[in-house]
Amino acid sequence: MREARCEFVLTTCPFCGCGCGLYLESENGIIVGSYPSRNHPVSKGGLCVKGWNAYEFVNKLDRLKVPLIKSNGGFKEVSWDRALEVVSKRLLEIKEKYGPGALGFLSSAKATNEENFLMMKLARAVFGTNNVDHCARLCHASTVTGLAATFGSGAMTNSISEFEDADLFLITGSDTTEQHPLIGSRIINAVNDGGSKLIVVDPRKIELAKYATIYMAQDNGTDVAWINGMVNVIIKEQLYDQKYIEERTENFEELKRIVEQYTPEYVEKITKIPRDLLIEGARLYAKTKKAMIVYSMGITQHTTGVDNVKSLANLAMLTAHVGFASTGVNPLRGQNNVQGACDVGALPDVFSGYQKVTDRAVRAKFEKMWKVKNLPSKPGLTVTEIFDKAQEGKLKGLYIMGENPVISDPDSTRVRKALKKLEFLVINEIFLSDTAQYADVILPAASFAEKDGTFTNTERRVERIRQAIEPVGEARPDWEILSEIANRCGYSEMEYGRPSEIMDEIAQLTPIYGGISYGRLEPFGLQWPCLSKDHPGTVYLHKDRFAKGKGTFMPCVYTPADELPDDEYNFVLSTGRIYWHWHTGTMTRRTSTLDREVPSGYVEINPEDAENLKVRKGSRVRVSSRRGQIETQVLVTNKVKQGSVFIPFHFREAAANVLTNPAVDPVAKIPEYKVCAVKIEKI
Ligand SMILES: Nc1nc2c(c(=O)[nH]1)N[C@H]1C(S)=C(S)[C@@H](COP(=O)(O)OP(=O)(O)OC[C@H]3O[C@@H](n4cnc5c(=O)[nH]c(N)nc54)[C@H](O)[C@@H]3O)O[C@H]1N2
Ligand SMILES: Nc1nc2c(c(=O)[nH]1)N[C@H]1C(S)=C(S)[C@@H](COP(=O)(O)OP(=O)(O)OC[C@H]3O[C@@H](n4cnc5c(=O)[nH]c(N)nc54)[C@H](O)[C@@H]3O)O[C@H]1N2
Ligand code: SF4
Ligand SMILES: [Mo]
Repeated sequence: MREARCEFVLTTCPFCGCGCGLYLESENGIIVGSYPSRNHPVSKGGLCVKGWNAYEFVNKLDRLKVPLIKSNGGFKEVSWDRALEVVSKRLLEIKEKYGPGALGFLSSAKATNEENFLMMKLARAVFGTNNVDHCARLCHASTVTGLAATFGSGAMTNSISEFEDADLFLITGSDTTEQHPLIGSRIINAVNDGGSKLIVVDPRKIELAKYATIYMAQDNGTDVAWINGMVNVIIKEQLYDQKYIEERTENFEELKRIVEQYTPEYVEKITKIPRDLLIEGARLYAKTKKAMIVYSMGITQHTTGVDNVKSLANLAMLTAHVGFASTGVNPLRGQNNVQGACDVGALPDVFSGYQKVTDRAVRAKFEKMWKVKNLPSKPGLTVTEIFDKAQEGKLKGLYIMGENPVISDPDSTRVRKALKKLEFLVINEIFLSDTAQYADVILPAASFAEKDGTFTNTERRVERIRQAIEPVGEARPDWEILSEIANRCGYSEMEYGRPSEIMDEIAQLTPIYGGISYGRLEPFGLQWPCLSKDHPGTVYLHKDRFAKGKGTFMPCVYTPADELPDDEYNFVLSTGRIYWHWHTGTMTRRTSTLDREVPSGYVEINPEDAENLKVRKGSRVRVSSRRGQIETQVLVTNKVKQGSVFIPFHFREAAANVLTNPAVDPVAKIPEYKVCAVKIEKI
């Protein structure tokens, strides 16, 4: 009998942006367990249910194990050599025939920094296009734009460790206990044990509302109004910090002018937040010194997403709540590595470190390092635009690494049409996802447990992931696949022996990652900006001065959501996620514990609406919007207000995105996942 070999490897959770540290236990090359790391600065010995079960999907029998090529409507197995030859040949042909602008590249917030860096290098250096983007577009694009404009940096200003010292949290559009559980429990601890106060502003009565000193339930899509209302109260009652405003900010007069009309009475009309509650909330926030704003998708996923973010930034600057410990404007980044995918330049307008493609000196630096000429200078297409152009027949070839837009992009009928129209689609995946079904070539990727690399969590902490087992079947890490494709396209500057060499290149080209190397990341990473080899990393941003010098107030005027209820489509639909599942379900629906808890989709309906519709828990209903319809079951709950419903988007058989509105924010191009109009019929 062979002796069982049991090993524990310290790595980082592949699910959310908390970036918890965990040990993967393997036995004879198979992962058998996952356990928290006691010393990890975020998880501190805890994990949520997804982290505890983060290993099961890795071993699933239906993992993609060999390259596949579409043949007679199905797929046939081919060698890596054949698959890579087809991919490089077809992509080069499209570039030759239609020009670089006919190609698009979707990178992946599930993949490592090194892999995202190579994806954007492949798009730019090999194929000459800036058409590279990823799911941050659907997520915190508004943050990246809005905070860069006001503060000069689009990242979370403060750190998770500072939560325990905060005296107040203003939480809006973040269902923190469900979606960032380890941060959510920090907040509950701070409230229960540390006496911190909590203001929750969310149309849904989320778990944290139970712990709130003040809970305000605004109507969906009215955030600019209530935030302006708070600013109005703070100015009127002179609760702002005059000295901070004079020394550290600009454009205060304009802010004053714009918010003047947002009196608590006017705001109540728009938002339904009672005027006295708003005043109380504004006073509490302004008077508390260590007050942290925490937000997520409820703020960003709107046609006014950028305005929402800018408005929060205004509120924080007005009261000197940026640039100090336990304060700040804290967007909770969602995917395990969405912060990193943005940092390393998987975006259409910037290289790594948010260095603009339009800047000639920046391009010259990358051209020299990458040994290429004429890197494209015009910002490329975003995720949402890539699908528009594909549908119009102007974008011909698409390379997707680890995204599942058929389930995750708005108006999925439109996405399916666009994918069908492509001349060539290649995808790197770990499972045969709904999107992979449309591919001409599927390349089997190694999962997080089967490769080395780094993820950057929501607090800008660059952390190692470490290989625990060999990849299943013939699967290969994304970085190797991308490097091979570059090579076959005749570009030899993308060969690396190991991921640490890619990080060394990132560090050389990227000031905010300048001091980062694998050696320095032991054991629990470094927080950027980390400018040089002896820089300790940065716990909170904008100390003494904003990243852009002075912080700029950018006041915004309230505008309603793109599609509001009317007589026919009489409910507001808002979509999002739940604790037990991950996005398009490829991983969590293959995890028995998670799947058992919530096996299929549902629509949350308020008890009074349920009575009017004559439905109860478990009743089947048809939910329709102007884009399409789904059938699902009812969950009656007080969590949602009368007139609104909520559908989690994880479930392909009742896919919320069949219904959602593809209208986008004019600047950030993020879709309005949080508001559209639907009708509901009992089946
Ligand atoms: N379990 C689990 N955790 C996850 C994920 C997952 O799929 N599953 N995904 C990860 C990712 S990528 C992300 S981006 C994060 C997202 O994390 P969150 O943003 O916390 O999650 P959501 O469910 O999208 O919506 C957040 C909240 O916005 C509120 N909301 C809806 N409309 C409005 C509005 O108009 N204004 C305001 N202020 N609030 C509104 C909703 O009621 C909800 O409470 O979660 C991450 N964590
Ligand atoms: N209606 C509605 N829609 C939404 C949202 C919403 O709130 N409402 N939220 C949006 C947001 S915030 C986000 S972030 C997006 C997420 O949208 P997606 O990124 O499309 O969703 P995921 O299911 O996380 O897709 C990741 C894919 O990568 C694969 N994968 C995992 N690990 C690896 C790897 O190492 N390599 C490779 N190559 N593949 C891998 C997984 O199997 C999975 O298919 O959804 C958006 N869609
Ligand atoms: S909180 Fe997020 S990072 Fe931590 S274990 Fe859960 S899913 Fe993983
Ligand atoms: Mo996200």
